[in-house]
Amino acid sequence: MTHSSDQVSLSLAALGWSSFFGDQLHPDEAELVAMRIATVHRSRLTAESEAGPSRLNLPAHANTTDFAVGDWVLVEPETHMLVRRLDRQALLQRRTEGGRHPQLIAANVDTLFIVTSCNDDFNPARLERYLALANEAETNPVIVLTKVDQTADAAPYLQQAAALQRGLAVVTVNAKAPEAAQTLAPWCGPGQTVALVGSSGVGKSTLLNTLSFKSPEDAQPTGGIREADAKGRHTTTSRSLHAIDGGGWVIDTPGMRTLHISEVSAGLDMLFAEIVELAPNCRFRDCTHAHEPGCAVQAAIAAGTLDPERLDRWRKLLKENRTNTPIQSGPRNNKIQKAKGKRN
Ligand SMILES: Nc1nc2c(ncn2[C@@H]2O[C@H](COP(=O)(O)OP(=O)(O)OP(=O)(O)O)[C@@H](O)[C@H]2O)c(=O)[nH]1
Ligand SMILES: [Mg+2]
Ligand SMILES: [Zn+2]
Repeated sequence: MTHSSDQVSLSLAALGWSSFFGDQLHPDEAELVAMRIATVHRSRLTAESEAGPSRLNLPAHANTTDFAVGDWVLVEPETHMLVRRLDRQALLQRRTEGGRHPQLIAANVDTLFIVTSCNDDFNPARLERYLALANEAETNPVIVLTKVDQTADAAPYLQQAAALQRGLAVVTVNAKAPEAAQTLAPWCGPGQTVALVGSSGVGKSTLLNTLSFKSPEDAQPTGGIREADAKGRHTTTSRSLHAIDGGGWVIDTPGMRTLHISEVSAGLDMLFAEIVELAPNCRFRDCTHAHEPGCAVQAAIAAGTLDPERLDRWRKLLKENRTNTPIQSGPRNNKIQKAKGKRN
C-alpha cells in the first residue's frame, strides 16, 4: 500500500490518462510532458505527473481561472511552463450569482459523489440539482449518505434518495470509518477520478481523508457543524486533487450554498425520465400537464404512481433553466474558449 502520492512514480494511465487525451497530441509535441492539474489558485497552478507533484508556470496571457482541477495539460519539461490544455472528457461547472462566467468545479471526472448526511442537510430538491449537473456533464452520479452512525434508521434516507433518478446508486457510510473506502471502492481504482460535492459540513473532506489514507499532517482540514441545523462552517475553500489509497484520484471541493441550474437539457430529461416518458401519451402534443384533459402525467398522479412533488420540482427546474440559459449559447464544449477574460 502506498500512503503518499509523492513517493511513487505513477504511470499516465494511473493518473487517468486515456486514448481520448493521447489522440489530441500533435507530432511536434513529443517533447512535452502531460500533467494533471491538482490545485488552482489565484496566480498559481500545481499538477501531478508521472514524476510526482510540481508547480506550473503560466504564460503571461493565461488565466488560472481557465483551468479546472482534473484538467490535463501539456508542460515544457525544463521550465514547467504550461503550453496548452487538452480537451476535456467531462466538465462540471456552475453559474454563480452575478458571475459572468461559469465556475469550473472539476474536469475529467468519471464519478460524481453527491454527498449529503442522514440529518437536516438531506433535501431531495437540492440533490436533484446536483444530479442534473452530473447528468449534463455525462458523469456517473452516486449519492453518498454520510453520518449513518448518527441516525437510528437510515432506511428512509436511502429510499428517498433512490427515488430521485432511475437506476441511481445510493450508499450509506460513516465517513470517518475505514469501511467507507470499501463501500466506495466500486467507483475508485487505478485511472478512475471521482469528485466530492455537497453542502458544507456533510463530510466531503472527512471522506477524502479516509479514501486517501492521509496522515494527520497531510489531512484535509475538517470542521464541526452547527448542532441546531446541521450547517457546516465552509472549512474547505479551494478544490484539490488527491491520490486514493489503492488507486485512482479524488477531488475535494468547497461546500456549495446554492446550485443554480443553467444550460442543462439532457440532464433534466434523464433526471425526470418517468415524467418525460409519460408526455407522449398526453392527448395534446403541447400539454403542460397542469389542467389539460387526457393528460397522462396528471393521470399518473391520480393513480398514485407519480409523486406530485416531483412534478412541481421538475417544472421549477425547467423554468429556472429557461431563465438562466442564454439564448445564443454555442456548442457545449466551446464554453471554455469563450470563458477567457478578466478574473473577477
Ligand atoms: N459521526 C460522523 N461525523 C462525520 C461524518 N462525516 C463527517 N463528519 C463530521 O462532520 C464534520 C464536517 O465534516 P467535513 O469533512 O469538514 O465536511 P465538508 O463536507 O468537507 O465541509 P466543507 O469543507 O465546509 O464543505 C466534521 O466534524 C466531521 O468529523 C460521519 O459519517 N459520521
Ligand atoms: Mg471540506
Ligand atoms: Zn400532460
